[in-house]
Amino acid sequence: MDGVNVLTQDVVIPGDSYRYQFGVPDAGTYWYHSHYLSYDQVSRGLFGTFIVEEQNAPAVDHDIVVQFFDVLLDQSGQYDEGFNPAHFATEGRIGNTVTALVSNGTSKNVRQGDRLRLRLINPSIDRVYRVGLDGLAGKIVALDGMPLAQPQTLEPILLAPGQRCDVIGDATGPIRFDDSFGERTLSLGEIAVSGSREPAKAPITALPANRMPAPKDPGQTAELVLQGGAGSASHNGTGTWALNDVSGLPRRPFLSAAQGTTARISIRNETGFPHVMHLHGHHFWELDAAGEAGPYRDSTYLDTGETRDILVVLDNPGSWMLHCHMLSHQADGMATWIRVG
Ligand SMILES: [Cu+2]
Repeated sequence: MDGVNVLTQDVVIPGDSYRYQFGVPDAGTYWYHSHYLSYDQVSRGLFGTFIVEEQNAPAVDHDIVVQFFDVLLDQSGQYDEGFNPAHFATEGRIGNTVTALVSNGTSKNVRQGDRLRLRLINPSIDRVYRVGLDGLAGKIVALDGMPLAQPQTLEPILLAPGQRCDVIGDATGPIRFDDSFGERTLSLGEIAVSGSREPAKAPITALPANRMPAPKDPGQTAELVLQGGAGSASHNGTGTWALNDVSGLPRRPFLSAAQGTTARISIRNETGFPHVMHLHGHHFWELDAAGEAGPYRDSTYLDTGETRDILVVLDNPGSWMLHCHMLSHQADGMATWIRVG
């Protein structure tokens, strides 16, 4: 029930339907989107939020989803139907209009002093944000749906396409979102406040832990080299981008392992652009230079020239895509797959 055409199901053709049925073992902030021509369909809005609630959710006054989304509009303010091949070879199809889509659900007005849980999601096809939050005193409590063992200090959050971040905090004024990833700081929107109350006194603590596998010594190691794009060395793939000299899904999986294997994958970005590598069906630990496990995520951001090792317990049987979640890069070759079991 992974929704990847070619690999796990056929496309759902117009007028047809398909019933997805699956368990949801992990509480957290997720999202869903079309995985077919996704750079096009997601850019037109074919995505949504998917929340799995904790059995014992932390007490907050408001649980609010904030999606950072950009879109390319033409001069008349309509979706730009133009096709520019340069978008696929560079940082992608970056919109000229960018906004924070705030979904309050059934919440009433936010007062100064209210405690909020913000579920930040980047469903943009290619744009990376560095999200600053003004007007909230709080902590980062989850990344890519998974609770952090220790909540982290709230500072600007790098949010690459597909990534999520949960924040819990108390409103100290209107909550303003801005993006400082590019050269200029962009204002993204705000949550207004009216009225006030005494802030909650309870400390902000870690979310209830999800069930997590225990990694063993890696039974398998692999290297994944990100190649291609404007200005980079040539590779043997047929597309603009390639992974280990192959563009698009290879006939054989990049990695094949028995269920339960712990794998260590070293990802090396040899391109002139940042990427965000996303693995389906699993979360993984980002390892630091000393090999120590960092956050447990499902998408890892690599700047130009950066290398990152990830450690993953392959406990979910099936065929799983591993791809750049900058969807213009995925469309033009930056995708592979693994097989478990
Ligand atoms: Cu990419």
